[in-house]
Amino acid sequence: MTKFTTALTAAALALSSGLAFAEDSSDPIVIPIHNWSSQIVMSHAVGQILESMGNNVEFVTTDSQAVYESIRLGDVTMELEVWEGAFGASFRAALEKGGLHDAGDHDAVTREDWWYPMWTKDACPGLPSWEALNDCAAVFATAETGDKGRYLDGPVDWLKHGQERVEALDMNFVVVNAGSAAALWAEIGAAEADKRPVVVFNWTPNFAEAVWPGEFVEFPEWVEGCDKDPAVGVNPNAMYDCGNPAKGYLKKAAWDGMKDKWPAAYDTLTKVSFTNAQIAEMAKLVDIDEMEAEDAAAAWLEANPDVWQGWTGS
Ligand code: TMO
Repeated sequence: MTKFTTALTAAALALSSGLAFAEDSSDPIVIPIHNWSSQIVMSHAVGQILESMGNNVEFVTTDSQAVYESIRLGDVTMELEVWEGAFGASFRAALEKGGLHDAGDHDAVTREDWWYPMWTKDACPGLPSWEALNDCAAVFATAETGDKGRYLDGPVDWLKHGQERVEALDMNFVVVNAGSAAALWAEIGAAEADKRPVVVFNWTPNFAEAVWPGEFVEFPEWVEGCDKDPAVGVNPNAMYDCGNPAKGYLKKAAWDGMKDKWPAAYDTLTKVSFTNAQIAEMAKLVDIDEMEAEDAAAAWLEANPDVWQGWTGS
């Protein structure tokens, strides 16, 4: 082989193995952290992967809706958990304005909605139908809610529109927002001792499904436009008259400038994909095993090298 063809072969090899990227900038890649465990652990896990490739990474705690505007403007570099039910609308709005893009889907299929632990069915056997739930509203009544049922919704920044749904479907429920994800688990845990019926906001993948078997309430099926156009859905005069998507996506989002500024890190981000089981495990390390998120991320990476080592392009 001549020197010339050897060089060509080396170049081709470098290209195919991903070594041909321009160097990533030494500026920090900014990764946002929100208020539920899988997102925090996953963000640290991906941050640690990028650091192992030589990148600088900075974590910022941000609002989980406003983050899409920050990514669009380049103040934040990426988002690792774009849940369709909670953040689809904010993500789409930022996408339309320009500056951020869809960096691909995780393998995971997601659902976020009204949920109850299985013992609740003893008091309300018609579940999971939302109409049966509504007929049973009185069994969920508390001193605070009078003769109406209590529904504990997620923290306000998840914009679950529980109140709008109650109004749109004319339900006998009072919507209370939890101050944190931990308040949701405390509510279920407190009800468990005497098998008191409760209905709270919950989601999958999550650690909770391994701890408390339960079901989502079946609302009128999600239809595109249900959150925008009153004419869409069972109530022609109201928005939010439907459940969240039962098979929602979990996407990654990236600032448009990331590709040129940190090409290798961007390539890795596009390859990142976690399954339902992997995401539930990340949450469990924090919510059950009580690890710090950074340690949970490191432990998860250490236990699962086959999952992520192929994403680093080296
Ligand atoms: C956004 N979340 C997964 C907590 O519903």
